Amino acid sequence: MRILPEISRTFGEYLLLPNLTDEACTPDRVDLSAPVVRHRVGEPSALRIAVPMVSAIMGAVSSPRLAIALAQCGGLAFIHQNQPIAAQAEMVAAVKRHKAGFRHSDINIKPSATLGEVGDLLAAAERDVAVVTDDGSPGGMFLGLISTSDFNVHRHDLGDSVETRMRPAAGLATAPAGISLSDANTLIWDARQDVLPIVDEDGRLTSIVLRRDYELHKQFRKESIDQDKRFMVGAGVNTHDYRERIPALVAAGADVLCLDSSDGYSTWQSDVLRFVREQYGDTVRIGAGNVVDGRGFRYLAEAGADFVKVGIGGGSICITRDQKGIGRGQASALADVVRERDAYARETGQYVPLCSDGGVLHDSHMAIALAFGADFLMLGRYFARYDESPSSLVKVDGQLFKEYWGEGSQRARNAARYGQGKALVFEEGVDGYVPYAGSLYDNVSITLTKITSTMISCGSTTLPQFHQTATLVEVSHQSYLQNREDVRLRDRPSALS
Ligand code: RVP
Repeated sequence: MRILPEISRTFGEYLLLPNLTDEACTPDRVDLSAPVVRHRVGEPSALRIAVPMVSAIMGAVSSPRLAIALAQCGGLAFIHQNQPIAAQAEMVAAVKRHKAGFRHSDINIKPSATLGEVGDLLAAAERDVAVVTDDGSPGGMFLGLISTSDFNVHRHDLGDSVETRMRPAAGLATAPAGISLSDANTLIWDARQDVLPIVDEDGRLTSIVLRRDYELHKQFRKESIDQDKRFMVGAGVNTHDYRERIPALVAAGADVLCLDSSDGYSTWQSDVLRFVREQYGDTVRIGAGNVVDGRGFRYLAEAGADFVKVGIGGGSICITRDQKGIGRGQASALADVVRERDAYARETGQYVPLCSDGGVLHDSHMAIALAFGADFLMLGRYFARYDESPSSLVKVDGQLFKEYWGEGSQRARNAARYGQGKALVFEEGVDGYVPYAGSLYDNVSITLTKITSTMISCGSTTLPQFHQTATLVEVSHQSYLQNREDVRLRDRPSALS
């Protein structure tokens, strides 16, 4: 037995001291891009993201819809592996099909359907426009568009057919398959349409272009896209069925894989990494983890991991520390692993990026994690709160929440992640709710502005510079408590009396 001299500390126990901010340090110069996979020191990584955020490998978080939205913002999602191989591969394929700009039309209706039916369809999908095709399929004959502004539940009979209120194809602009994205966008603006249907020579729908995508593209400009301009997406794998799962995910087009395990310091992970190198060389990229110290990092880096994920027990829905007594405060874990990453880079000339996974409760924790040396962050709770996550929106006492459950909860029963054999015997996660927070696009944009602002105060314009120069200070227990109390009084003024 040995006891480490340091205390296990979390992000909330640190603050950043400002460094000198000079004229070169302006928001437009801040570059938050990060390497995702290992590379030679001084050379670029083969896979980079403009925004250092990836979504957690969780059923409550990473759906194709969230993956597309996050890639549009410059991050990357990891589709979860706690589902049949074919289902996971289809989710990956759905993201890859969704070519930037040209969307597979997923909200379609027949002209004979009722206004009530199309209303329900749009409400369930949280969309405004449906495409009308003869058979209601995404590849049917294009007949028109119907949007929420074409009918009103109080003015129109919901039993009437879609045909009575749709805008027919004859009065709409369409474009032939093969049109360039920039020409399609010009047409959208000229025709003042929100949707531009792309049709083949027989009049069949092939895809659609949305005005909102154009606006998002202009807003974010740094989408995560592959060489064919398709959105990038990652996928989780486990140490059990990897011989079948990995080939299926690679065939579906996954850009990067990640071993999904609560404790990654194991020979099973090394076996999977060897399998990938033997089968695919460096053409398939795979991260491993999770680890909480330098030994775990070194083991996985030497076994060939493309990035290493850090964190045990810090997830907001995680009870592993209570159940098994295993884990480490996320800040201490990162500090230890960062030291080893840098030593490994000096010795081998190979930089293996670190992903800090879990434990981000406030946006400021993201800045602290990056200051500690994380290259990018994996977030569960953060993304679960948004429209784009796959979980249900529920109202409790007039307040909106999204469901959010851990992979080790009875609901997910992700036995492969917790090494509990074929079935989950005891829970390592909880099933709960997170306050609903609206659109991913709006929130990511605000969060990035905050991180940028922190970096400017700290005199940094790039993440490597931030890693080098950030100055952190520990917060005393007394000031931590005072801060909590300030927040309590601010949120509930009645507590003052
Ligand atoms: P958070 O962002 O704090 O919600 O944490 C998300 C992370 O928590 C995931 O990426 C994963 O590592 C971990 N997790 C997922 N499920 C569970 C569990 O049930 N214990 N933990």
